[in-house]
Amino acid sequence: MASELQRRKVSGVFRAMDVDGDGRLTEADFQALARRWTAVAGSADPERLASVMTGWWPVLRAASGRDGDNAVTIDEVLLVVEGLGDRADAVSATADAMFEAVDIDGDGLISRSEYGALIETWNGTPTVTDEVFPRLDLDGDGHLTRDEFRTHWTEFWAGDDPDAPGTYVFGALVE
Ligand SMILES: [Ca+2]
Ligand SMILES: [Ca+2]
Ligand SMILES: [Ca+2]
Repeated sequence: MASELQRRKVSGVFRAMDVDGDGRLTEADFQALARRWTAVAGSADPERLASVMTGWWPVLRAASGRDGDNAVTIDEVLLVVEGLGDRADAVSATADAMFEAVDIDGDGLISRSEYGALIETWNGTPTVTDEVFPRLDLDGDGHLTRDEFRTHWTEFWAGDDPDAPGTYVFGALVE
């Protein structure tokens, strides 16, 4: 069973991933997400980025179960999220692809403004990140390293700790 914390985390990202806002995730949502990300594409190879993003679609579709409607509900996403502990490689590949996409100046670090671009790209709308960035920047040097980001990303998707900074990697949770 998904915990209440996992449900709140997934509610927020479901909204971000449901690009056409019809309350279900479909292949069209993933194609739209991939286009959104490849439009940023800092130092990332756009083809790799698109393939990482769209690569999650078959994983989710496989969880969409018996009804065969090729659409994934929030409960079905939760089922996938519960199994992500076993897919650590795929989770960190996604973290790396997104890291490279928003490392716009290619210095191997995510600055505060690059992090803002990440969240805006993920959500599809401008989002205030002033409060969350310092929590994620564990050593306070003003940047997120690839390792810092990977840790937070993995915590968000595979962890279940309300006190972990990574729980807030996309900002405040929905109520
Ligand atoms: Ca949709
Ligand atoms: Ca950078
Ligand atoms: Ca740092």
